[in-house]
Amino acid sequence: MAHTLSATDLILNQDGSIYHLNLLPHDIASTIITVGDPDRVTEVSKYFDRIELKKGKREFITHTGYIGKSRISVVSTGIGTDNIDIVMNELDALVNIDLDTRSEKENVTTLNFIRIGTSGAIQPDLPMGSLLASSHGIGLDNLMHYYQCGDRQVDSGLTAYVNNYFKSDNLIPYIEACSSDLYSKIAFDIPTGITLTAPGFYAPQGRNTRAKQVYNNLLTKMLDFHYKGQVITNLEMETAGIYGLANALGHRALSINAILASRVNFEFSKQPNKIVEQAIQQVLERVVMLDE
Ligand code: R1P
Repeated sequence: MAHTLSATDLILNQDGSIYHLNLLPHDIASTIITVGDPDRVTEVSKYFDRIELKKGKREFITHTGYIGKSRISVVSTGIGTDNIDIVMNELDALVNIDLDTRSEKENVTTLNFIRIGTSGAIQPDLPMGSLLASSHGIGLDNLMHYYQCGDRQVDSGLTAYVNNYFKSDNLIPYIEACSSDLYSKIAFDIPTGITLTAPGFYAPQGRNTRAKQVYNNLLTKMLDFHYKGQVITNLEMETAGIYGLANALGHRALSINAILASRVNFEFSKQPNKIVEQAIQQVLERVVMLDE
């Protein structure tokens, strides 16, 4: 990365806020909860003892506030890793770039990213209503093909297995890991698995529509993935990109998804809001412990 960023690399709004997120550096906490759905921001911040800031632009809504002494931001990402590219880079710029000089700060600030998302299970023994923490994200989107990997390396055997696994389908995956530090503090007793991040909701996750598909056995292919007891547990659209960019930028990230559907049992929850609510409560209880 260049040490000084041009006006088109780092675009600022007239009030000095960063282009898409519409935020100033002091608007965000160092612990950031990301959610896909902009309406979920309120569902998280309603648990704050005090909300000090509400800002937004497009699908990127931010609330910052306190639970006890813990300052927390919740930011909606919208859907997909193309949005993750914007959210992660702009949040990083807010803490690690001097927006006046457009140059990198000498001391890097490390942020904690915790995703509270929704997802569909592909393992039959992962029930709807449960939480799933992602040890790894396998990206079948192409975001991380544009960035060099950071310091957090994935086991080389697993990486080789993943790289080879989708070759016959001409799909090029990447694999990234969660922050072990955040995992041990937040997800230590939550069921854990490998999350596959897809570049779309329908055919890229093996769903049928009227459009004719290229891969007619994508779900089976994902179910057949086995590496030393590790399997692909669930599908969604952000985790691999969050892990990849957190790693590339030197931040910590952990993704926890509420399981709303069982793809192999052909079921979708009748109480999705209740499941998400429970997920938010459980994750927030743990997140405040980061400051203890
Ligand atoms: C698809 O409906 C969206 O829901 C899931 C997917 O990853 C995708 O973003 O997550 P969120 O509920 O966090 O948006």
